[in-house]
This record gives sequence, structure tokens and C-alpha cells, in this order.
Amino acid sequence: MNNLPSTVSIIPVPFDRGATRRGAGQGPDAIFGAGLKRKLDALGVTYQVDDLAALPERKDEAHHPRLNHLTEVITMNEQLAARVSALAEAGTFPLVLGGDHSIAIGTLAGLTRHYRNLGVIWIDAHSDLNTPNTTPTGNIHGMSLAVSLGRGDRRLTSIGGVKSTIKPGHVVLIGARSLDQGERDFIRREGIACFTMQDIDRMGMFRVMEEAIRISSTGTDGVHLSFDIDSVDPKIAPGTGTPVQGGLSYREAHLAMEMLSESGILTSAEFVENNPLLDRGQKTSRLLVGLIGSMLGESIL
Ligand code: HAR
Ligand code: MN
Ligand code: MN
Ligand code: MN
Repeated sequence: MNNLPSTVSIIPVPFDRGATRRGAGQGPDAIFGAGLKRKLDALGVTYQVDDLAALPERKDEAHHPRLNHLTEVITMNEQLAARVSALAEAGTFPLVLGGDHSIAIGTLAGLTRHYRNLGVIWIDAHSDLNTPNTTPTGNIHGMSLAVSLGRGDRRLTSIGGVKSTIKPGHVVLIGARSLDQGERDFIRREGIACFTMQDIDRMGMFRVMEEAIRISSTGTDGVHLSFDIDSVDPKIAPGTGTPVQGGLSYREAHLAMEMLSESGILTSAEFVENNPLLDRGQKTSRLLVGLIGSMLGESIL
């Protein structure tokens, strides 16, 4: 089954200031190096590669307690929000390549300028629901989903200007296995659907994805996939900055992408936290090319 979007707009975001370990900034190049264009050509996908202005080399190093590299994160995400918003408005399918997960702030800000009720499928070992009050690290990649739900520092939640707010009932977390206490409280308080690794063990990925597709596409006018490669088990995806054992298998990850393709619900996607400096060869980048292929309709038979 094939539900190809008309035109895919690839947006590389070489940014890693939202994380402690550097290297995710080289993630987009590594995904191209592992054959992304060849894969899209083989699938007959129409695509264009977008360009963001490079970040100025040296930014002010003002210290923002509990918000590491705040200025750089804001600058990058304002730019990204503007691009994503324009590309969604033009009717294309934005495909953002990270970069650390703080870039979801800009992606989602741009999308919610366009969609009034955006559904979000967040596949990640983490939930990225910290705020400056709960963060154990101050790293903004651990806060991006909270920001997109309108929580946290105003300088982050205001990125992208006038936009709708994502509703907690339209968000689905998949693959969680490393949550901070403040994040658990957030999930319970807001009633966010969360399929942990334990749920995946017990229900199977097929049923989890059926539920995720139903929840994210009910009462929404678009669905975004935010895929953090650390959702996948580090034995299969070693190239990432905050690996957590006990993750998705190769097939579970592919099945999720295949089911999303079949469902036809996705209107945008991002793939983040690919760190080629920590990879074994091109293992993780190649996996990402395969997963993007499955999301865009590649089938086994
Ligand atoms: N929860 C931790 C924090 O807030 C770790 C977040 C980690 N990393 C990510 N996000 N890759 O999914 O710092
Ligand atoms: Mn539209
Ligand atoms: Mn993440
Ligand atoms: Mn993560």
C-alpha cells in the first residue's frame, strides 16, 4: 500500500546545542551520506531540499540557569518555525532532519501556525516533558514537547508567533523507558497517552500503533511524527547521545513506520538525535534511511 505525499520538503537542521554531547549537528549530513536521496528516488518520491541559514559561529555565552544555550536554541527554532510554516502552507510534507530534539520546538511551532488541531506521535525513549522547574540537566532537548504544549519558559513557548496550542489529548508517546519524576507527573496530570516499552512488550507494536493512529487522528487536522532515534535499542542504533537500553527492535521500529504509511495520516515528520560521532560506521544513519523509506511507502513485497 502506498500513500505518498505529493512533495516532500527535506529540511536539514544541523544543530546540537539543545543537548550535552555534540555531534547531532552532523546528523543530517550523515543521513544524506547513507543514501537518503537514492532511497527517495527509488521510491518515486518527489522531494526538494530546503536550506536554513547557518547559525552564526559564536553566539553570546550569557548564562541562562536551567536553560542551556537558550539564545542559540531560540535563534535556530525561530528560523525553523518560519520555514516549516511556509512549506506546510505551500502544501508540501515537511521532513525535518536533526539535530537534537530541541528542534521539535521550531518544527511544531511552524506546523501549529498552519494546523489548528495538530496530532503528534512522539516516538522516544524519553518524553521531553521537562520544564526549567523539573529538568535535571537544563538541556532544552529534554523540554521540547512541554514547550510545544505551551509549558515552560515564555521565551521558548512564544517561538513562531501566533499559533494554535497542541492539546495533550492529541499527543501519543511511544517507547518511553526513561522518565523523570516531573515528566511522569506531567503525563498523569494532562492525561497524555503513553505507550511505554512495557506496554509494547505486553500489547505488541501492532496494537500500540493501531491505538496511536486512532488517538492522533481523531479530532485533528494533521498528524506530525517526531521520531527520536534513541527510541530504538542502542544495539541497533548506537549513534545517539543519550542511549537507554531496552528499546525498540529493528522490526518494531519499521512496523511503526509501515503502519503510519498505510494509514495515510501523516502530514509531516522529523527524525532527530542521530549522532554520527557516536555511530558504529553508518549503522544508525542507514537505519534512519530505511525507516524514512518505510514511512514513505516502501514495502517488503
Ligand atoms: N530527561 C532528561 C533531561 O531532561 C534526558 C533527556 C534526554 N534526551 C533526549 N531526549 N534525547 O529525548 O535532560
Ligand atoms: Mn494544508
Ligand atoms: Mn527526544
Ligand atoms: Mn530521547
